[in-house]
Amino acid sequence: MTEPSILLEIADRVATVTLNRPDRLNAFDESMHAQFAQALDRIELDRAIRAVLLTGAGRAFCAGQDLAERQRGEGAVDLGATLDRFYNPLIRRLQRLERPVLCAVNGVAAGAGANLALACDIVLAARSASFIQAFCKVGLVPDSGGTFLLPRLVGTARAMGLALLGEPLPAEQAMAWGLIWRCVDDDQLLAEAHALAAHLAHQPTRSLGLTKRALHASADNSLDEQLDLERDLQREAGRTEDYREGVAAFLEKRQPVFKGR
Ligand code: T3D
Repeated sequence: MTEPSILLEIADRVATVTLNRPDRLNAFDESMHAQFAQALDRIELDRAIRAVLLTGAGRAFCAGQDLAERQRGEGAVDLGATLDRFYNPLIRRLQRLERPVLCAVNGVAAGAGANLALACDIVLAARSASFIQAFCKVGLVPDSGGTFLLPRLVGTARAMGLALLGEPLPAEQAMAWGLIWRCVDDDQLLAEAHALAAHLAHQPTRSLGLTKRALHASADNSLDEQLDLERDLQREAGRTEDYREGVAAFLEKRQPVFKGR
């Protein structure tokens, strides 16, 4: 039996998704995309899952598109169609998922693999990891949201350098530039990522989901639009059980017990 190329483990309210093609540095082929989509179907439907952790098996996080798959068949593959079919829905689903998505970058993240990591809400990286906008090395354009996220995260000058040169950006530099949340020692990465995911899964995850929606919307909104959006989302958050619990726990000087409702 062939190994699944996506592993999904659900425990203690956290869904851990592991990219599992280590001999190809977890590069994406069609089957891996399909399995990832199935994992997301499951996660989206299961309200008991309150946080998601994405990581890679083996020495790399993800080397982007499996280039061997692009050599097969006759005639040129329509890469616009493959983005429409696979990468764009994946990035949209992760960003729209109203639960925190944590990424533990365990090694090199290249091409769409780098931008997949950056599309997650909180990115931890092993000190030995690096981020490579490898597209320019094979005659392509950054995709999977790279041209949207990079300039917003690190500014146009650094985004241009990363995208036009395709040089590896070490994890520590990525943290210093504000591309990722934190860089940790290699042997601590998974323990820290699981602890953070467990912490998030016990927080008022409805409001974290709404917060995520507000922060994503701010990229395109005026201040007026954003103030209106904050009003609408705060109204929604103010109707949650978790808000009532948070206030009660504060006043009763005890730890809150949030249910994600
Ligand atoms: O096509 C579409 O649908 C459009 C969408 C495109 C999205 C994209 O992601 S385009 C960009 C594709 N990715 C790349 O160009 C990265 C290619 N890989 C590399 O540059 C290097 O492998 C790394 C810098 C990531 C790591 O280098 P290193 O020296 O640590 O490892 P390696 O020796 O190059 O790779 C190890 C093995 O993995 C090797 O196979 P082998 O020789 O042991 O049999 C290598 O061929 C394989 N591998 C690595 N990346 C890919 C890959 N095989 C297929 N596709 C890959 N992307």
